[in-house]
Amino acid sequence: MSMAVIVDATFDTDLEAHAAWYGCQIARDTGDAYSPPASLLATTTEAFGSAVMRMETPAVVTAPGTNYTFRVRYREAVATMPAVAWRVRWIDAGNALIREDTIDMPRSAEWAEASGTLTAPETAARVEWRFTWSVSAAGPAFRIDNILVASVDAPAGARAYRWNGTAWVPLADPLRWDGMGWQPTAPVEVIA
Ligand SMILES: [Ca+2]
Repeated sequence: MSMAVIVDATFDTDLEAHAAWYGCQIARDTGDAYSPPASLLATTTEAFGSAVMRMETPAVVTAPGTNYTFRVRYREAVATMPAVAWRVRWIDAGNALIREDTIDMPRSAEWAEASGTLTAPETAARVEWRFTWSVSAAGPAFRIDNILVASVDAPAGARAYRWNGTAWVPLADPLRWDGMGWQPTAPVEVIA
């Protein structure tokens, strides 16, 4: 079993293709981070209703039909963090939505992890997501950091991708977790 990372978003230099859609503002922020120096700070701007931020440039699904691990670190930042849903959307080659999976991010006052293992549909070409939440007043804010998406049983030769500020670019080889970060080297057997 090998592993190929397709998203490794640290928000240390930019928003890594994430954008506010409605009901919120987002920013790269150095006030706190799971991985220094920065995280993504999402602030609710509407008094009532729902808010959504999304990843605007879908990542490439390099091994359709196989299992992917999804992980995000997050925490409350201002006022009480709302319950957030990480809605993972699998897209086919024609840009049609195939399936949506949800990973729950319950309120946490400290850095927490939300994760799940999702099976990419056989016809999935790309994957994108939305973070959605609802509030009764403007102002609540939370942070996210270190979004990781990796195929945990990618076939040999599956490519790893990384956001370079403009586009998802393929890396030469799958990445290896060395305890501190993902290093481009030989495939590994176990994901941290
Ligand atoms: Ca970071």
